[in-house]
Amino acid sequence: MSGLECMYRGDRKRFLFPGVANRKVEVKFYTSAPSFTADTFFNFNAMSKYPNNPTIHDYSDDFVVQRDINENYVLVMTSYLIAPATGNYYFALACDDACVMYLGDERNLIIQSLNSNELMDYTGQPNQVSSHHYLTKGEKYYIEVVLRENTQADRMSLSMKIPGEPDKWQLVTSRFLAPRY
Ligand SMILES: [Ca+2]
Ligand SMILES: [Ca+2]
Repeated sequence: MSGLECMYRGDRKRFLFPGVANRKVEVKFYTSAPSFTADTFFNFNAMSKYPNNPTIHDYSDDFVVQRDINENYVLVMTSYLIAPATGNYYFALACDDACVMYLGDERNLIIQSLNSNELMDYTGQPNQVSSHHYLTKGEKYYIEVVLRENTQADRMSLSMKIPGEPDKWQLVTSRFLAPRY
């Protein structure tokens, strides 16, 4: 697992994108986001930087934030999933504070996880897991994950269940992805 991290040097916080070999996940990071609640998660109107002026624009290899990287931010990660098999897929998010996932070119909202969960624990809340989505092997599907953080701990992971492997959550890492550029 790679995942976004940050490093403290004195009182300065530096962002790291460790192990980024393939740069298949586009990352846009917006600081100074106003506090939100579950009811105002989708209200980005008060953010002058969103969506065209991210504080950081970089790349990652997966949809993982390992631990606290900042306060009061919005993180948007996008990529294409190349379906490794044909059949029904399930997706699951675990995060702090709250996160959502869109699937497909129509940006269908398939997960709204608005409660805090431990990293890669997809059993805490029923709304962490999507319904089934039928995908075709070799086809390309747009994925977008949005993480919002108020304060204290923050983290996120996106996993999926692949057809034929119903008992195994697998992180959506670069081996399943194609870049959007
Ligand atoms: Ca934090
Ligand atoms: Ca938090």
